[in-house]
Amino acid sequence: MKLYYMPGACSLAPHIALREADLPFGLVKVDYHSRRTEHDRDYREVNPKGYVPALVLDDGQLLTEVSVILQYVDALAPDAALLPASGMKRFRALEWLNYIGTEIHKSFSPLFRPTTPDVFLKPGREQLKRRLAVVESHLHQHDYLMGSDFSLADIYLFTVCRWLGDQELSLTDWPALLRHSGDIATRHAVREALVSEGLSDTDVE
Ligand SMILES: N[C@@H](CCC(=O)N[C@@H](CS)C(=O)NCC(=O)O)C(=O)O
Repeated sequence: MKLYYMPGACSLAPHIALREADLPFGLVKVDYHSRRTEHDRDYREVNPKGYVPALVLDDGQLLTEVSVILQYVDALAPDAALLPASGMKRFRALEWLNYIGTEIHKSFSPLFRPTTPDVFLKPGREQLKRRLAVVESHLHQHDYLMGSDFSLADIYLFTVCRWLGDQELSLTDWPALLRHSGDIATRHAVREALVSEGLSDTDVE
């Protein structure tokens, strides 16, 4: 398997998941501006969507979308227990993955886009804060999104919280999220993924 990634982007979540699952995989870096891979190939030839992450399976099939790749990794390594196996608990974990993907991750997207008019930045950040408040309140009561059990939803949350500093927001305004990101950052797989993407393994923002 090969994971196409941009350092620190949402592709970090499947990257960490592959390491948590202890699966064999290769990494291919994609340049944000040129959309060329580190091997000087047009990334759109690999993934017509043009964005990361993309997972190319050993049989050549392409799998995209963060939440789906995370579920795929879980299916490949059920013993790693990265998501609840079945029942209502599994739906709760998928509910969190979807919330992080559609409400938090995608609230960041227009804030990063250079074409977004300045007038939309303040309301965009306010919307993001409202979405984060839901998670902050939950993490005041629980160690992880799934209560006492770590899951891939925590990894996705950790990944998007690292972008707050780029948006003139600080994790210190959300004590439970700060504590959560700090806990996740201590995991071996997380540190290895950060270092291999050329990122600091101590900076959680
Ligand atoms: N729906 C996609 C969104 C992926 C996405 O937003 N990727 C960003 C990096 S975090 C990207 O590559 N953006 C460049 C672009 O949209 O052209 C998913 O869940 O995987």
